[in-house]
Amino acid sequence: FTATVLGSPRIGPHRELKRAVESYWAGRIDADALAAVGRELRTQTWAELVDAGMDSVPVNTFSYYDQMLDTAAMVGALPDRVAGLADPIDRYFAAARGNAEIAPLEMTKWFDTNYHYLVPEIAPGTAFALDASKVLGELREAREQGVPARPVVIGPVTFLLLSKPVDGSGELLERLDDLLPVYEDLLAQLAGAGAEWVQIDEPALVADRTEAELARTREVYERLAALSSRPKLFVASYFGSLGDALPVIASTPVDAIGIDLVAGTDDLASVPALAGKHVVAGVVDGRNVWRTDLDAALSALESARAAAGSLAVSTSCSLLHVPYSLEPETGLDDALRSWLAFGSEKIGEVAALATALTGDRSAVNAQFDASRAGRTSRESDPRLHDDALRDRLASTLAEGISRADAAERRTAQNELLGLPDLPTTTIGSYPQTTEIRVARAALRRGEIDDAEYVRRMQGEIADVIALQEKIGLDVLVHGEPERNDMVQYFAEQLDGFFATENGWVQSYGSRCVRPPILFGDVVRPEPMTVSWFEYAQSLTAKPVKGMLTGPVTILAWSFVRDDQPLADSANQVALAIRDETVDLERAGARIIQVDEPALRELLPLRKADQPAYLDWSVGSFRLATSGVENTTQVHTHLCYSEFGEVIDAIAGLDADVTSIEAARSKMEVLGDLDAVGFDLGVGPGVYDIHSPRVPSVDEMTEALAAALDAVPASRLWVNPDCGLKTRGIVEVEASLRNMVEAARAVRGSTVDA
Ligand code: THG
Ligand code: ZN
Repeated sequence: FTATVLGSPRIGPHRELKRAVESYWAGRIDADALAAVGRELRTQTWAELVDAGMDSVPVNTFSYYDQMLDTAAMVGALPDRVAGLADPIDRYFAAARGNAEIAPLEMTKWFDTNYHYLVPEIAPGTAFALDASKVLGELREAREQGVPARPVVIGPVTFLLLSKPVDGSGELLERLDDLLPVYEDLLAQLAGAGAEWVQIDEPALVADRTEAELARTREVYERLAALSSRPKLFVASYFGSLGDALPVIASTPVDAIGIDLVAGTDDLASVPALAGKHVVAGVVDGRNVWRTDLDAALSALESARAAAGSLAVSTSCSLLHVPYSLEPETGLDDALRSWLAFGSEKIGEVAALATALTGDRSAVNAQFDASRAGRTSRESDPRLHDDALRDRLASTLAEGISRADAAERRTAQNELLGLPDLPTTTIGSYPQTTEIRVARAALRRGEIDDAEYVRRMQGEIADVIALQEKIGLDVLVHGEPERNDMVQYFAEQLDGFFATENGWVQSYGSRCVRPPILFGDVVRPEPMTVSWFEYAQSLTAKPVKGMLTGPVTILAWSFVRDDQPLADSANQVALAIRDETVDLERAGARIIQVDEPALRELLPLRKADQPAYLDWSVGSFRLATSGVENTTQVHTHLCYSEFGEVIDAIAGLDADVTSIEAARSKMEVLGDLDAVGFDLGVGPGVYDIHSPRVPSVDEMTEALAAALDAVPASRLWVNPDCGLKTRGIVEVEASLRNMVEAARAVRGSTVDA
């Protein structure tokens, strides 16, 4: 084949699958109706690819929830706890979402993207067994429609490396001997069902891999390639360079190798074995939204062709990670539109490149001209280069981004704030009520004006402040009713960002996000949060926290510029946040929280790239938070408990108080922090907000006692482990009352009447 993509989005151009799946869960539609929506979406997806000229079309990239879960189901590795459910679709969704009795699989990030997959659990007793019904069904369906279908499955190496050993399982690659017969059986069945090619995804090979892992990988592909009845094998990698894994895969008898030429830097000419392979060259970026420089891509393809036996043009990864199409975006100006390519437009780029590569360059002159025009327009647009901003950024950085000594700050802040030991607070958001959603929708439809919207949000804020006063919390928040999303809210107010109308991308399961597009230099035209803060603080004598999102998280959850280092974009966002902290301080905020839940998410896959990332990411946080006086207490919140490689960076943030998830890890994280000499304030979450259960006073008293083994009372804060946006108000009030009582019990004071 000569033109393809590695995979397609599946949520539906207007989130049809999200609606269908959620309706099915709610019992409003039955399994047949759900299946019909899936079938219709697949048909549309394949037709678009065929019509655009793809001569090999990925199938089985559809999913009702997640491709790792699909793979677990395919190889018979759903957890035992769902086995009692009779219907396979019930077992599937129970593994994904749990139910009253069954805990779901854990979810974690898919490499360094914003997609989250379900982590299969492999126990010593997991008996792998093939259930090829889904992939065979989609293959048959596609072939019936005349689609040149190429089934896609996750490869055995990636599947095991990304799974979680449970119940005493050891190193999971040891299970390859049990798993490979399942893949052998699968390949035979796919061949029998008429598949000419199969795509086996092995993205785990773009992270650092040991010699032993590479040796096992070689064995796997030698063995699969040796099968007498099999489709041609296309091993796909994406999200980076294959590095040492490239000669390993190339030396096996597989037929095709997919290489990410956007995120990766593999030198194909240095791998002689590639001369015998079909190379699937990922030159169209599958995970960012910029229009491809077709001239540059064509010359990359020509070099690749010189190193390969034969060549196909492709995307760098599945199009799962970008929105479907630019077409519904009515708010784009012509310039911005000419710089962008979403899913549909990227398919067109692959087709144009494939045509140009086969020599019929004149047939695609118009596409090449448009690509060049977009590039020229982008390079010359004044919004990409604001000299005043860049000068101010340089001079702020030159002045330094360190605050005074932490102990000195602590003294100044204690004097100003006069808080008790073990102060109680919450992370920031309160439940998103129906009234909030109704008001937001009414504003969008023009049914209410801005003044009425503000009035309604102030009503919500007043309720949340009154509730916190009643519960007896020490440091209050305004509850964030005005924020649809902690990144989009800021992106909508900053110059240099574009917020799409319909640019939905699947985040996990039926959940989607609309990542803003950072296209230009970042300027804050006016304060973004100050009036909400002022209103909240006017209602109480207790300190209300100013609440902001940090620069790394804003970038992590946006589509970012590819024309300058991420570090430069981070500093521009940081300067805007810094200006906001200064305005909040001026408006009377004594505590300002800058959340960085995504600090760990952007960590590069390769160890060698991590120090540079940690350096600029920590630097941008310090730039954002070092503009305030010593008396102003800076908080941050991080949404995970196992810091691993980022533990030093957490200390490097130099936030006066850091709240973290700890309830589920039994406070172990405090020991990890201690080990790197962390001596700032810390609020280990004393209960897990991811469950509706109301925690008892006793269990939180115990958690605090455990925390006090690792942290002195003078540095310990008391808070839940994350924001309360997704919880119900009744359980929130009950849980926080118990939390405040636990804190008071531990302080040794009696509960106030
Ligand atoms: N904001 C953004 N990105 C994120 C998160 C976020 N990425 C990581 C993590 N948090 C993902 N978690 C979620 C949780 C809930 C939803 C999406 C991602 C969600 N989305 C709504 C839905 O699909 O119905 C749509 C929200 C909307 O209408 O704007 O519930 O917090 N940027
Ligand atoms: Zn959190």
